[in-house]
Amino acid sequence: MLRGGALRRRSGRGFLASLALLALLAVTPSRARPANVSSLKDKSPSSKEDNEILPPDHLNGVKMEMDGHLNKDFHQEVFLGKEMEEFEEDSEPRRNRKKLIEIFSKVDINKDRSISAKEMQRWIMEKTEEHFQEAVRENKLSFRAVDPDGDGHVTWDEYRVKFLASKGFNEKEVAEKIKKNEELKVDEETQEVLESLKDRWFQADNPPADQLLNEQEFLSFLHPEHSRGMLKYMVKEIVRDLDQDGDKKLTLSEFISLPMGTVENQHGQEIDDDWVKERKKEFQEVIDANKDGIVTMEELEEYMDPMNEYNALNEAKQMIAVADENQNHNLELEEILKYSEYFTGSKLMDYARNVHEEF
Ligand SMILES: [Ca+2]
Ligand SMILES: [Ca+2]
Ligand SMILES: [Ca+2]
Ligand SMILES: [Ca+2]
Repeated sequence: MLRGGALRRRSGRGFLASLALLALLAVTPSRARPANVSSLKDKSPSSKEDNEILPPDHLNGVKMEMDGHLNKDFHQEVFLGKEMEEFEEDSEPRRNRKKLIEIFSKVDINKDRSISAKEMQRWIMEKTEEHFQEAVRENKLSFRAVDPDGDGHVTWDEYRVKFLASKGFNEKEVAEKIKKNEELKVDEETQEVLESLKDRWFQADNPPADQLLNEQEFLSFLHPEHSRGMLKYMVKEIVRDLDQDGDKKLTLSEFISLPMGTVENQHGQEIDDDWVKERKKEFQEVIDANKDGIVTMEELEEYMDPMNEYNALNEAKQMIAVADENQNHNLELEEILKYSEYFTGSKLMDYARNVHEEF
């Protein structure tokens, strides 16, 4: 359900582009192609690998998506790190239980069988770093895909060809047209995405700007969360999309007026209300750090920064509070097993079984 006609109100291309990106990334590659067909379109479906050259909307370990939505899996991402996939919903409960017990004893550095906020904070920072290392590794492969001649530099035109090829255009024809400086016939939606990518591309080109991206700069392009300059750029984009009165700050009403579901099926009023409630809570309790009812770019930047230790400590406290049944501000193994679904995304039916025997 679209919220309050916000989509119509904002025609900014960043907003549309991020919507388009969301749409492209949320569905399978073969369905991701824009409906408007151009003569350059190729019939072969784009492979998954090709799509990895596109900046993701969702960044692991970052509290907000590039389109301004809250990252629903954030606390699981910072708790599990790269072991996210280990806890698939249908995976063996015994195995999950064992893994969770292993994690518990790793987080509990001083081995007092209890996780303190400080221990959880340290763990969160470690897992965040793990996501970053994962991004660096993946970036190596993605960069190789956009830099086939391996000279370590990619031009915007080279990237543009790869991007359009990943959208189902014929790579050779597109390359030929760009070379001859001929006009490319692309549909409006793809054009919007291209323009937003182009802004981001040149933003990632570190000074002195040479119009080429090396592997490091390409990493900033795909993963803006770990570069200060790009983090600022990402925040600017998000604020531009949500800001309605143009003061470059966000009020609560601006923050909650984002359309919730643009890709998924229509949601009921109830889910809609929960969504607003959650967003409101995040705005008031977390993002608006000085509690003046306004979120500035600086506040949003702090909030989005995955390496911010203060955020990690806050998150640690929040995570502990969710499961802290005996109210001692620490997590014991029983508590973490009982709230397994919160921490790992998968439920344990027999969480209480002989906890003490397993140590
Ligand atoms: Ca401890
Ligand atoms: Ca505003
Ligand atoms: Ca504020
Ligand atoms: Ca406790």
